Amino acid sequence: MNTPGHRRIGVIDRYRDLLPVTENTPVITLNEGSTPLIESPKLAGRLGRGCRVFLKYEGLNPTGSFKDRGMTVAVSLAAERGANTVICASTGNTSAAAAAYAARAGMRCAVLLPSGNIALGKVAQAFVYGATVISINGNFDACLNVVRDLRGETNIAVVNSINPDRLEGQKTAAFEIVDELGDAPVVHVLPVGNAGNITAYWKGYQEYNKLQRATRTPRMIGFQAAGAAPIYLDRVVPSPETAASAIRIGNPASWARAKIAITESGGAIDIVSDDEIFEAQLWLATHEGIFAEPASAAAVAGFLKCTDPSRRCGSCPLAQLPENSTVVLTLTGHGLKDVAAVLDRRPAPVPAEANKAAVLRLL
Ligand code: AN7
Repeated sequence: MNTPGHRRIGVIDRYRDLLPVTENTPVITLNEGSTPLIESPKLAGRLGRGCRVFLKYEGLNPTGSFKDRGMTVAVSLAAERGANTVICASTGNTSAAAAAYAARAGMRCAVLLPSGNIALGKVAQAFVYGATVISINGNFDACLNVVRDLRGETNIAVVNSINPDRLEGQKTAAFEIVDELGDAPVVHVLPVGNAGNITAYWKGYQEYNKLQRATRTPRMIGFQAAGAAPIYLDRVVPSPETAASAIRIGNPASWARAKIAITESGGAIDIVSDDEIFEAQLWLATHEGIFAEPASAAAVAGFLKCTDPSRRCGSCPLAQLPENSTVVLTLTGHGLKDVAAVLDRRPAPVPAEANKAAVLRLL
C-alpha cells in the first residue's frame, strides 16, 4: 500500500475498513490522501528538549486542499444513493473539491459562494471542473443556510461537512499521521473555520486509539482568525472579517463538536491576527520552502505565537510539552490557490537589462 513502486491509492481503498462504504459503493477517487508529512527542524528548534515538529502538507491533494479526503467519500456515497447533483456552500476549497469529484462521477455540481470573498484560484477551479457557480449576496454563513434548506430535495446531495460522510473521509488524515509516525503526536495544531476538520481529526485519532494503533490521542489546538473567531469568543460573529478568506466564517457548522474535541483532548482554541497570518505564510515559504494558503498559515502563526517566550501563556499545551514530544501542524491548502493575497503584500520584481552585469549587480 503506497510503497515504492506501487501506485498511490485513494483514501477509500487505503482505509476501507474504517469508512462507511461497502463493496457496492462506486469509488469516485482522484488518488487523494497519502500527503507528505514534512519534518520542520526550524519549528522544532523553538520547542527544544528533543521535540520534533511535522507539517502535514494537504495542499498536495488533487485539488490542492484537504477537502478531497471528505469529498471522495461524500461523492461516492451520493452516487451510490442515486443522486445526480451535488451542492455545497463554500469559502472556495470545498467548492473546488466538490466540482472535481462531481465531474469524475458524471454528476452535476452547483456551488454557492459568498460574492467577492473567494480566492481567484478556487473560483477558477469550480469553473474549470464544470460546476454551476452561484454568487450569493451574503457571506459564507448565509450560503450555508441556503444549502441547509436544500437538504432533502430529490436527487440532490449536500456535500458540506453537515453531511457526516465528509468528516469520515477527512479523519483519514489522522490515520496517515499515526501510520507514519508510529503513534499519535502529543499536540496537533490546525486552522479552524467551519470546524469540520478539527472534528474529523479528533474522530480519527480516537478511533485509532481505540483500535490500539496509537497509545494516546493528541491535544488539539485550533486557531481562528481574530476577525472571524466565533468559537474563541463563544458567540456568533455576524460579519466575520479576515484576509484568510477560507476561514472567514462566523457561525461554524461543527461548532459544538469542535468544542468537545478541544475539551476532551485537553486542547485549546486561540486567535491570530491577519498580520501574523501573512508573516507566518512568508516565514514558512522562506524558511522551509513550503507555500501554503493564508488559512493554513494561521496554524503556523499560532505555533510561532505560542512558542515565542515573550508571549507564551501558561495554559497553552505547547508551553507544557514533555521532552521528546512530537507536534503535527496541518497545512490545509496550497498557496497557489490565492496568489493575490501574496502579491498584494510583496514588492514588485526588480527590473534589469538583459545582461550578466545588470543581474550580478542585484545579487
Ligand atoms: C485552506 O471550503 O470552509 O474548520 O468552504 O479551505 O474544517 O472548515 C474551507 C475551510 C482551513 C477550515 N484551511 O477548515 C470551504 C471551507 C483551508 C480551508 C479551513 C478551510 P474547517
